[in-house]
Amino acid sequence: MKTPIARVLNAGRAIPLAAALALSTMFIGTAWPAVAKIVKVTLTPEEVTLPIDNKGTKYAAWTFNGKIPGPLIRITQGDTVEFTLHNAPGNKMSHSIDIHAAQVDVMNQFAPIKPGQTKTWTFTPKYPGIFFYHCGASPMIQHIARGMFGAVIVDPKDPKAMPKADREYVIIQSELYSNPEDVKAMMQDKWSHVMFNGTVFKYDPIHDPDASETLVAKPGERVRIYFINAGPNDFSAFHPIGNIWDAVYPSGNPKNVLHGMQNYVVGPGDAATFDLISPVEGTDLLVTHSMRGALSGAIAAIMFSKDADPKMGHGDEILVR
Ligand SMILES: [Cu+2]
Repeated sequence: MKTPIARVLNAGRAIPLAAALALSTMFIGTAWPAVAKIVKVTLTPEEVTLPIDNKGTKYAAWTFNGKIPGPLIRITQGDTVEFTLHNAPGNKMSHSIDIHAAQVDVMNQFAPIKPGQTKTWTFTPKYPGIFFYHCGASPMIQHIARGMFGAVIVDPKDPKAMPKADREYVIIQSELYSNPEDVKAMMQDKWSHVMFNGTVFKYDPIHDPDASETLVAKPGERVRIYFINAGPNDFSAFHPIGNIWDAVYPSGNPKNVLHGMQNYVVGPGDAATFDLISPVEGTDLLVTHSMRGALSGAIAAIMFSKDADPKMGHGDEILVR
């Protein structure tokens, strides 16, 4: 079910430049596309226990803002992002941020901070697209594997740079290592499952009767999927079973476009935007065509129906919790 949990997805607040000093809370923004904005984004590393499958099996996760993935950050090309990392005082570990949409000094802005510390810096995204963010504290393989990652959508400054999407969804693939303390198993690539958006078979009631959620759209709609492969180790061969990608935009940049693709490989730490249109009612299954990954949890059903819930794939229902 779509729950109010989804309302916490949006971490940034977009405000006109003149009002920037007066306001600061949580939100996302694309309301004034013609005006450069200052967008305030705060991410808080939190070490919490979370369910990682539809049965509710608990996992000692490390997260941004208590969820896997962390909040969806959505900004517009040319905005200035005032970014704050606040390492919660109750945490045991140092954590950091690595935002792929930013061009910075890795030894400064991306350096780890201790529990209780806060760091603020700014960047202005130059390239539009879909970008990965993650914790880069050592050992990075463990901080990513335990759940410290999320998505940044940088909308193009020109709203006509891409065909208009009727619905949008974010999917982040990642590997699940059953023992979160076993860094050696992570280094040996010994994962037990591959997940979309932090849960095994999260959107797939066909392969897991306990799954309660699917993605939805109407036939003929342009469904835009912002896809990230968090890894930390394996490649994704992203394929829509029962359909063909109408367009694929590597890194989500409108200047990079491929048409009529059956599959497009997204490496660890990479991302792409995928447009899907179904001419018929029914179901497509979005998978990594690497079968061990798909059959261990990386399948998402998208149901095409004339009665599709109009709220899904819009607003807070882009990253479906
Ligand atoms: Cu971390």
